[in-house]
Amino acid sequence: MKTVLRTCPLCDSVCGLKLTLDDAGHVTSVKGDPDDPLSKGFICPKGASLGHLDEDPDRLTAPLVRKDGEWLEVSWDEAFQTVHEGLNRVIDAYGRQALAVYFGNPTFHTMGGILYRMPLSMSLGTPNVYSASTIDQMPKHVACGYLFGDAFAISVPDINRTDYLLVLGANPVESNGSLCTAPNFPGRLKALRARGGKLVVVDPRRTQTAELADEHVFVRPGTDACLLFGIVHTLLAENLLSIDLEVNGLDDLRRLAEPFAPAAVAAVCGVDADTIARIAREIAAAPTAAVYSRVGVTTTEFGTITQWLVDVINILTGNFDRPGGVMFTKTATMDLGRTGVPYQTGAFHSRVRGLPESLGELPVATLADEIETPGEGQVKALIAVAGNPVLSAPGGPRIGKALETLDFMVCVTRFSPPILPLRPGQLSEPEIMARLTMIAAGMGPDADPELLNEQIIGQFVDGAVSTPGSRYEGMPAAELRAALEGGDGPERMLDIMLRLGSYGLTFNDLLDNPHGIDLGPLRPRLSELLCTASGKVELAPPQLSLEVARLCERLGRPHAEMLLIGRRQRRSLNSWLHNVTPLVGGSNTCTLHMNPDDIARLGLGEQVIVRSANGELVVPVEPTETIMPGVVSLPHGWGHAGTTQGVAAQHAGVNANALTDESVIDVPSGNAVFNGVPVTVSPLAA
Ligand SMILES: Nc1nc2c(c(=O)[nH]1)N[C@H]1C(S)=C(S)[C@@H](COP(=O)(O)OP(=O)(O)OC[C@H]3O[C@@H](n4cnc5c(=O)[nH]c(N)nc54)[C@H](O)[C@@H]3O)O[C@H]1N2
Ligand SMILES: Nc1nc2c(c(=O)[nH]1)N[C@H]1C(S)=C(S)[C@@H](COP(=O)(O)OP(=O)(O)OC[C@H]3O[C@@H](n4cnc5c(=O)[nH]c(N)nc54)[C@H](O)[C@@H]3O)O[C@H]1N2
Ligand code: SF4
Ligand SMILES: [Mo]
Repeated sequence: MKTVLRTCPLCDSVCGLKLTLDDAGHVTSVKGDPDDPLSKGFICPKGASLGHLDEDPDRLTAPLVRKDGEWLEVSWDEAFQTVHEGLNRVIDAYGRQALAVYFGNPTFHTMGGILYRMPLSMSLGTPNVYSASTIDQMPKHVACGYLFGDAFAISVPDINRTDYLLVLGANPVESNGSLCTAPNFPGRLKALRARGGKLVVVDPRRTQTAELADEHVFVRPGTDACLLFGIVHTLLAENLLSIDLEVNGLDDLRRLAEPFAPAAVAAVCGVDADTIARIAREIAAAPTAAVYSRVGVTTTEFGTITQWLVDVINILTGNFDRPGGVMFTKTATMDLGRTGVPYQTGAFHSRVRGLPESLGELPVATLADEIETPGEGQVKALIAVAGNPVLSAPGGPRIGKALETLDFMVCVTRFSPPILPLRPGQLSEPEIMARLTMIAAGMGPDADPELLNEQIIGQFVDGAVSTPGSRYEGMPAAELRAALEGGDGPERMLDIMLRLGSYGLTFNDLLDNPHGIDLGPLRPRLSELLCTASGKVELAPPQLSLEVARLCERLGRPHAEMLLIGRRQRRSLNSWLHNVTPLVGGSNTCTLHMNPDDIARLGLGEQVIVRSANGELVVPVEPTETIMPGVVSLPHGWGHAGTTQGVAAQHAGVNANALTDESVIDVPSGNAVFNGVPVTVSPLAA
């Protein structure tokens, strides 16, 4: 028996875990680590199931290669040889633009993903880089990029200290929060109320987060930008401002907000004008307040301006970059995303639809176009790392068909808890990623990953000793290299990234503190991040004025009779964990939530047909008063029919992204639209 302390890799909460293993290496229990300074013993059902995930009998333990339509288990050497030949065949015939790469959500949660994303994309030498960012949070990056000049200047609500929290389009009680690392989110929300604070939730569903709140407001999907503009309008009209930052564009903001008086937006949002004006006054009057919004609004047609308005409200009311409002975290490793030049999109554009790149990536919503459309630069080979776009991306089934036409495709989909030794013949994910990177760079299938690791470490070290003001400025590079801690390459990479971070930590500091290190409370730091050309916060970025005009048009447009939104379920994680038996069943079912009034009005039975512009599905309907009339909700990540994951295939459900439409995007960011999709619902004929 042994007990080890680790971090849960599944979601943004990064809970500290205490795992017990028996002598044979089986995980016998997973509990929250009570001494973790952040999660303090919290754990959710997903973290508790990690042992089952490790022992899943359907888990891949060796590489598979498809030969003449059949999947065959092969050695790693043969696998890398196949990748080498497959990629080079495409490069020789069509050039490097014909290569594409897709990084899924777990690449943000593993060492292999984080350390090798950049090296792999760069060595592929293609503009076709895609990731889960454009089916998730890209609107937030774009909005912050325009406001502050830095697309990574994303603030988090100071939930432990705030007096008033307005949550839109997030359900942290079930999702555990996102872009806001706060393990035990429910406990923190209860504490907010216990100290006399107020929690207001805006959501077309009365979620478990809404159940905890003082007030829940139903909003028509996709209209939060109008609602937030109504709040901004009120703050400006009633002069409820306490701006304490240097800002540009207040007059422009006034002009942009002009058409969005609460009375003008009320009908569109389905929220009455008095409620909108009252929330504005409450935020302004609260000693401290924070507006927080996530996936429910980033993945709508007006995702970017919604995210912009969230921060505009925080800024106008004096709640930006201050305790109790929204604040910036300060990472332990160096800020890899910071460029020091004002952010902009469009350094290059996608070939078929001409969509601008953001942060060096193209929108996943156009991946199928790039694979299907003939011509120079057509994508012919794809490397997919820890992603499942057929289930997770808009218009997923079309991507599925497009993938079948590729000349070559590699998937890296594996999960290896480092507490257990690798099984004979198994490779670590950093090693797999390093070897793929070297193949893409033309170094062949047998190159030693340590060569690449040393090269990457060398670049960090050279930067460290030559950058003015760096902690290691002037130190001989060899001396710094020799001082690096950690066993293998990835650990030494982590060490140098920690050394170059704000706290000057090292790898051994992490080893010495297995419960984690408390880096202290959040402190104001906008001045360190701000990098607009004007040196001020750009309250009314000119890049967004066209979007505001588009939103104005929306005010006059009639809304569809029925709108589809998604929902996350406590015991699943996007398209995976569906094969873990203890997580299956109960409330985890792939049903269409629908208001009983709508069911009666449309004369629906137990099974219904949902149709959108893009596709149709047959699903069981689940009547519930918790959803707003005129809105239906289907969870995503389902649709496992025909997979080799036995348990998941038995409870297959349907792919919600057969209904979402990849031709509709949030224009500034290219982000996918999953919420507010017009649909019709009709009875399934007997
Ligand atoms: N309709 C609708 N669609 C959505 C959303 C929605 O709200 N509604 N949400 C969107 C969001 S926010 C996201 S982030 C995306 C997620 O979309 P993706 O990132 O494309 O998909 P996931 O379902 O997270 O699939 C992750 C895959 O990685 C594998 N994996 C797990 N751990 C590891 C590992 O350590 N290494 C490797 N190599 N593989 C691993 C899993 O087995 C799984 O197959 O889905 C999006 N899709
Ligand atoms: N259990 C579980 N946890 C997860 C995940 C999971 O799949 N399962 N996925 C992880 C990932 S990748 C992410 S990005 C995070 C996301 O975490 P959250 O952002 O909290 O995502 P959701 O739980 O989908 O909550 C989105 C909410 O938005 C609402 N909504 C839909 N459309 C609209 C709209 O137009 N306006 C408003 N105001 N609300 C709307 C939905 O009803 C839903 O309650 O969760 C992470 N954690
Ligand atoms: S909330 Fe659950 S899944 Fe997320 S890090 Fe904590 S234990 Fe893991
Ligand atoms: Mo996500």
